[in-house]
Amino acid sequence: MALSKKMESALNEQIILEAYASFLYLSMASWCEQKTLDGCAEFMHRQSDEERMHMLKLFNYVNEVDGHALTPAVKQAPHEWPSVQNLFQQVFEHEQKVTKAINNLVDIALQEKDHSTSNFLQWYVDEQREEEALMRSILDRIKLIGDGPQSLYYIDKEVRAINTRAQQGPAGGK
Ligand code: OFO
Repeated sequence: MALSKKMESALNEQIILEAYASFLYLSMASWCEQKTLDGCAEFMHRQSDEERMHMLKLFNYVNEVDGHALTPAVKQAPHEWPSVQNLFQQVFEHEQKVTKAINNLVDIALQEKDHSTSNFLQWYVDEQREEEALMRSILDRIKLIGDGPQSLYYIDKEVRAINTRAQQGPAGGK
């Protein structure tokens, strides 16, 4: 079944969102490097690469089903955050926004009776659940560590450990 115009344009919108996420996280990696938060920088680089993979997966799907995948115009991501705590809060909120967008895409696929796209999107539904859980667990750790004098050291150490686990575990092998 060919992709409807409505579905095609909604998937192209999602390509823009995933590309933005990739650049947003790359910008965050750069900010972390400036602050010598190397564990956080590694984490954000890996997230950035994952988002590029999410974008390409959509891109390839659109062309596979005879649509036209469009290279996105990406708006400028911010370069500064008031704190590493705020940075991770922003990541969590961005992932919540992406989850809403994915759910909306599934709704469109169902309205269009496009079962192939609905099926394809289930991978993203699972991915978003995992991503939100991961970000929530980082925010919980950050809260536990608090903002004492050595908190940045411990946050960075913790995020590095979470990143290593994400690389090795089932959620990291995506
Ligand atoms: Fe692709 O938005 Fe996060 O995972």
